[in-house]
Amino acid sequence: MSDVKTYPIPQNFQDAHINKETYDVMYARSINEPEAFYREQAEQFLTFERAPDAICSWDLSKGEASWFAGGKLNVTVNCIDRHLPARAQQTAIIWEGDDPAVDKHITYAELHEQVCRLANVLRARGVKKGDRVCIYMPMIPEAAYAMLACARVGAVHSVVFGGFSPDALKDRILDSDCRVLITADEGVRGGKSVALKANADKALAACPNTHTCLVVKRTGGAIQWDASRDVWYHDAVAEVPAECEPEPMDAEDPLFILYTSGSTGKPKGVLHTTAGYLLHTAMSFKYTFDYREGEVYWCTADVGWVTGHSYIVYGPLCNGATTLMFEGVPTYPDASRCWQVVDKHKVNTFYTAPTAIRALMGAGNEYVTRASRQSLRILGTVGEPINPEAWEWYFHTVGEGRCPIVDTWWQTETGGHMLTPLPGATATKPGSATLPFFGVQPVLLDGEGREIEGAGEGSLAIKASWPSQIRSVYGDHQRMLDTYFSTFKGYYFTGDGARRDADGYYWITGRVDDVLNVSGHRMGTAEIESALVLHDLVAESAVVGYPHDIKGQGIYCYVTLMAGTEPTDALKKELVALCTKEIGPIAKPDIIQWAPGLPKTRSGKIMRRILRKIAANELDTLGDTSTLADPSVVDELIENRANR
Ligand code: 6R9
Repeated sequence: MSDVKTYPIPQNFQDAHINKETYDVMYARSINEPEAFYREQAEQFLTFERAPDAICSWDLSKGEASWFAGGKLNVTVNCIDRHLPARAQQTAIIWEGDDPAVDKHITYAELHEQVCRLANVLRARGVKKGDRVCIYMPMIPEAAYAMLACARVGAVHSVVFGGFSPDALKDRILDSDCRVLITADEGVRGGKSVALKANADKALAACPNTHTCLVVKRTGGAIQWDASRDVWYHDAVAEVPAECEPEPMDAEDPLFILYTSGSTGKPKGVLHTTAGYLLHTAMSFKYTFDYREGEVYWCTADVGWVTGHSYIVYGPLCNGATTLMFEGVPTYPDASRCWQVVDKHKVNTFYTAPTAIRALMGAGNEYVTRASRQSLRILGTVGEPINPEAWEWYFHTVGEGRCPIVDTWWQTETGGHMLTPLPGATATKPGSATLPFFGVQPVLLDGEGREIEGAGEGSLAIKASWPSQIRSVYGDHQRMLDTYFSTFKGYYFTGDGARRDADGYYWITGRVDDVLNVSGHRMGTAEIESALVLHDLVAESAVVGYPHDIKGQGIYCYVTLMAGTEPTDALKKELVALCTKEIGPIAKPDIIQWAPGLPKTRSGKIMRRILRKIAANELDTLGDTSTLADPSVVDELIENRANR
């Protein structure tokens, strides 16, 4: 490995909410005296209608956790009502449309009215505490209203990403028996429309229990209408009162279900509950992003993913922040869009995924430097390991070296940040998610399940409960126990591998099933990918193992070149030499295949399963490719395989 750089805490972050000393003291207290620590944090961040009887108790060997038992609260009171005295006229949500000429500011007072009206519509349609409501929406403010309206009446929302197919939507509606679906006529992304209502119609044809489909008019495009089931959102909300009594919820009552895919089987409905989830997302929002009164915060995720739940809606609103919601894509009308939006709305914090960073890096620096970006103070990343090359570009080119990068490692199942730098407390190292957030006790386990001390590498597990821990897999509690609490008894198993360096910093090496074993050497695919993208002409790469007679596994690299680059054999040789130089001869690629595109899920994660199959030439067992953002890249890769 080449030398790891460390970037010190910037001078202008000396007065951050958390500095190095407060981090050390608070972290130790969160672990050693969780009751006292979390009692104080809850007092600071949450408003209970009835105080909890207990702070926390858990037994991870049984997958059990309870936070703030006996407490009563409503999430929307915490995210909206209690802010009204001071911030009724402050913007809660800035909505930036797909069309750069279209945007909207929604104040906390307006948010309150919209959420109350929709909550009244749900109640009028028979939705009660505990009922499930499915949300299949584009990135419009109504998506946030819908989530919050469910929380207002105590219904459990299940947001299904608007890019999912009718079949995927149907499976998720049926799995949690959602009786109401909230959708829109069409979505708009990158200048193209998405047929949400038509998809919903197909899905609902197989969902007899879903009696109501509320439809937001986004485009006014032609749609089919079933008068016995379909209701225009704008008509329904106009007919009901603008005030709605919040449902008092137990701290451990479910807040939402969010489906996520594991390595096998059908998607799991990860279940989160009320008080613990809200506390952890609120705390991490404030501390990770060092959020200041009056700042504008932008997370580019879709509300269909956990990042959108925790860090577009719940975390920011619980803090009374201004959260920006973007309907479009980072490359429309061109690759300068994000930085134009930053300038337009004076965005202070920008939070996105490595895949977007690499795509924007590949497009060239002119798109960035065209915008001033002076308002930016903090940059964040989430979703996959960020290769140091992309990190450096983000830091130097986008942030001009003055914005700390928070590389936040967490999962749908963890609800909120688990490993992350805090801008005023943590020196950063490109590619490392650094240190644990308050209350999080990460450990590295070896093959026998023993904790590894000091520097080392192993399976990443968590040793104690944290407030936003997964509570169940909806309808299949045993599956939660089997997936997360059985591999290593007494621990939550993350499914990720990680390395810990001599400073105690964590480096996620990727999902444990992505670990290569080449001639007995263990290697993270991310390490090799990072080396490849160091080359100026490489935009992105994905590395998988494939069966190799002598080495056990060989290294197969898919490489996407910068636009306009000629793919030559000489360039392949350079890339092989680069890996050897950066990591060592053990990391020498066996095969490099040019890949005009990589198979990615709609949330931007590379689907290595498919790449492994292509590499192994197991083309007839590719499996399901329907959940890919662009299934056609697979055919292209198979074609290119022949002349690699
Ligand atoms: C929040 C989210 C979870 C998986 C996780 C890991 C990968 C997420 C990461 C990261 C390295 C980071 N992951 N953040 N890997 N560094 N900062 O993405 O949730 O969609 O459930 O994915 O994503 O592999 O296990 P989710």
